[in-house]
Amino acid sequence: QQNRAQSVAILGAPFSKGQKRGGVEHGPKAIRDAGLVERLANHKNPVHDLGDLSFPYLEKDDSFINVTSPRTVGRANQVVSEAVSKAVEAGHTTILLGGDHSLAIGSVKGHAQQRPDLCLIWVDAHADINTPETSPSGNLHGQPVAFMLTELKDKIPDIPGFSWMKPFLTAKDVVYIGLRDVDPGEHVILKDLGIQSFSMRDIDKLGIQKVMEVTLDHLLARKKRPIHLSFDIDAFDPSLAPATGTPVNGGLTYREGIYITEEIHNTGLLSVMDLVEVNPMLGANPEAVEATASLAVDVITSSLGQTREGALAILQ
Ligand code: 5AB
Ligand code: MN
Ligand code: MN
Ligand code: MN
Repeated sequence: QQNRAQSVAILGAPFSKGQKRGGVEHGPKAIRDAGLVERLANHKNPVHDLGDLSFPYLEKDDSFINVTSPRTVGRANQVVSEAVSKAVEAGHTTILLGGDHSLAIGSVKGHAQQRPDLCLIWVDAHADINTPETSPSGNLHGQPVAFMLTELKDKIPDIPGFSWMKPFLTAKDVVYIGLRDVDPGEHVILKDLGIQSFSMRDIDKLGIQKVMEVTLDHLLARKKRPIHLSFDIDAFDPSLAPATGTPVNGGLTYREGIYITEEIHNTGLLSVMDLVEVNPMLGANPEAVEATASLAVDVITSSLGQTREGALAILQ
């Protein structure tokens, strides 16, 4: 059982090779510049900014089948995995700042090394469960969940850079929230594996309160266990989070997004969180970039107990 009153570790992952657009490697700096550490100054427990990870540069990294930059992404995720595992082992609630969403492979894997019973909440416009075969883009940021699931083991070939990675999670341990751009192959996988998922349509229909109730019930009713929250900023509507690589209309409102993180905080079980896909090079203007980064800060502080009632739940 996780201790509510844990210290917090922040890890920057300036990495972009899980997709083809430049700029998302500057996400950690943009989120820090938006005041992340300052905004956590009231936190009851120590907040350690562990700085940015550094990733090996590989001169030659040919595509494998259609998968782009496999060795670079694989090695970077090995670094992430070790860093997250160490931070969790040291007793920190760990926040990984991306970077693109391929980083979740290492983040969730490193988390699982310490907490094999974890469950995963994936908040995203996209399901990120393409296999190399179904991927329309070859980008690994659209595939991380497929690498994690034991049920998809036979669908993931031996990709250079990933020999350290073995699947470690089952489909019933995952819930999606915010989906609205799912590829045909992903749709089949979600159906076949019976993964619990809430699209934007489901949120329209049920309301975010019910969605969170069913999500937490699905994952935690039988047994309390650590939560890994993987939050892609593109889950929000592009009017709120414009500075991101693959925006999709019709996303979460501010209040829906913050309600999700408040409910997760209230479980007392948040153990690791990824905040990914903030790309400060893609805003139309500096205001758009600042709005996106500042939203990312709100999502993180809310996950850590900042409330809309004014008090920090962590101070209780
Ligand atoms: B993100 C797409 N499904 O596989 C693909 O931003 C987009 O981490 C993936 O959710 C988007 O390339 C990845 C078309
Ligand atoms: Mn996405
Ligand atoms: Mn994503
Ligand atoms: Mn995206």
